[in-house]
Amino acid sequence: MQSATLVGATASTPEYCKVVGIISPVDPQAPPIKFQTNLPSSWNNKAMQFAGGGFNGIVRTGLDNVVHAPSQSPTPLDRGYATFGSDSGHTGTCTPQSAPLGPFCPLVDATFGMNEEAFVNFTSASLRKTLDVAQSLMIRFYGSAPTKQYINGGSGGGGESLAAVSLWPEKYSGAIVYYPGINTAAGVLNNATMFKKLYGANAVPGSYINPAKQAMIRTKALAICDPMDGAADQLISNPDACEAKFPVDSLRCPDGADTGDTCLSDAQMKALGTVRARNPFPFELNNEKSMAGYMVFGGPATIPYFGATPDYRQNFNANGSQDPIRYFVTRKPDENIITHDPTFWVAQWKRFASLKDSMTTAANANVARRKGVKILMVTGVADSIIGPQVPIDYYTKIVKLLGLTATRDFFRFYIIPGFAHGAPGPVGGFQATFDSLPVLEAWAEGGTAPALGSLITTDARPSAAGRTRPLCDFPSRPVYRGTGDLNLAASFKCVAP
Ligand SMILES: [Ca+2]
Repeated sequence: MQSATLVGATASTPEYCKVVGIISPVDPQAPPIKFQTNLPSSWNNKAMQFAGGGFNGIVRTGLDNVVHAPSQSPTPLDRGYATFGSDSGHTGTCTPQSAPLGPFCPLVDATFGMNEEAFVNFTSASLRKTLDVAQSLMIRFYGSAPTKQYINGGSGGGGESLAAVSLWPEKYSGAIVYYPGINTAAGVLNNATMFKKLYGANAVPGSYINPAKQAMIRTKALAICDPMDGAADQLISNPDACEAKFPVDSLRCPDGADTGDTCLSDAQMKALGTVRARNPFPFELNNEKSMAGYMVFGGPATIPYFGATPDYRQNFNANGSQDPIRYFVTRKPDENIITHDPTFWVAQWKRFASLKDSMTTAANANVARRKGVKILMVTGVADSIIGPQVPIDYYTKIVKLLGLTATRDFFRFYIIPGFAHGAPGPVGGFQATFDSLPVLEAWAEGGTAPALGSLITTDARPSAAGRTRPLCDFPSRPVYRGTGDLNLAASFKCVAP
C-alpha cells in the first residue's frame, strides 16, 4: 500500500477510503502492477472489478461507471460497491503515432510484451492478483469478503471480463461485457494474413480501395440494407443479411478497369473479397483452423481495412496487429506484419493463443454457468476494431454446446445497430447507453432474468434527441412495426432472422 486516503462524500458519491498501491513482480526487471481500491464507509457488501482496454497500461481507478452506462446512472461506488482496478502490470507510453488518441494513447503500447512477466500479467494473471489484493483489503477493512463480486469492461477489458469469469467462476457472480477482445491471437493472425495479401510483395497492383470508393460502397450498402429492417433510419439492423444479400458484382466497373470512384476494378474486387473471405490459418490456434471474414457492407464499412492512404503503416488495424506480432509473438521490435512468416513462429503463436485466449471457450462458459455466473454481453454492428463476428462466433459456439434455453439461463447477447467500438458508427451512428448494472443485479441476486425484448438502449448523441431501440437477444434484431415514432424503442419488435 502506498497511500490510504479518506475521501469525503459529495452530492453523488458517499465517503470512501481510496487505497493506492502496487503488487511487486517476481522478476525484478518486470514492472509492478499498480492498483487502486475504493472502500466506501457505508458498504453494500458487493464489489465491482474494472477490467482494462486495448493493451492496458493505465490504472483503472474504479471511480467510473460501468462501461456505457447512461450518464445519469449512479456509479458502482455511488451505489455502495467497493471498486477496484489496475494497470495490469505495465505503464503504457505514448508515441507521436499514438498521440492522436489523446488520453487513451497508452492503451496501444504493446512494448511491455518484451518482458515475460509483464506479458503473462497482461494475458490474465493480473486480473486474479488484483482481485485477491482488493478482496484482502475488504476483509481487513470490513471484516468480510464481498457477498457478490462483479467485473465489467469493453474491448480488451471485455475479453478480460470473460476470461476472469471463465478462469475463476467461483469468485464471480456476473460480468458486463462490451465488444470483447477474445480470440485475439487468431484475430491478429487473420489480420496478418489479410494485410499481407492486400499490401505485401505479392499484392495485386492497383488493388487499394481509396476513401472515395469506400464512401461509395457505404452509400450503396446503406441504400440496400437500411430498409431491410422496415425503417429508413440510417441503421442496418441485420449485418449478416446485408452481407448475404448485397449484390457485390454491381460494384464492378463495366470492363474491370479502374474507371473512377463509382465502381471497383477487378483488382479492387479481389481485394474486397480478401477482406470478406474466411481465412484459413497455416496451423491451428486453440483448435481453430480459420476465422470468419470481415463484414464490409452491413458491418463497419471498408475503411478500417484499406485506410485513408495506400500506406498500410497509416492503418490503425494493421498497426494494432503488427505490435502483438512484434512484442508478444516474435519479441523482435522490427518485425513487419506484411513480411512476417507465421510458419517460422508456430510455437510462439500457439503460446500467445494459449495464454491469452484458451479460457474463453464454450466449455469454460458452461463451467461459469454451473457456478451461477450471469453474463450480459453487448456489441455494435458497426465495430471495425473487434468486428461483430467475434462475439457472434463465441456466442454461437455456446449455443451449439448448450442449446438456446440453457444459454439464456446465464448468458445474454445484444447486438446494437449503428454502434461501433464504443462510438457511433461511420454512417447513421448510434452511441449506445444501457443501464446494465441494475439488470445484472436483479438477475444475479434476485434470480430475475431480463425478459426477452424488455431492455432498451438510448442513443446518447445530442443530435439523436434521446432516441431508443430495443436491446434484442441475439439472433433477433430490431424490426420496425410499420407504425409509430422511429425514435422510440416501442415502435420496434425483436425478430429472429
Ligand atoms: Ca434501418
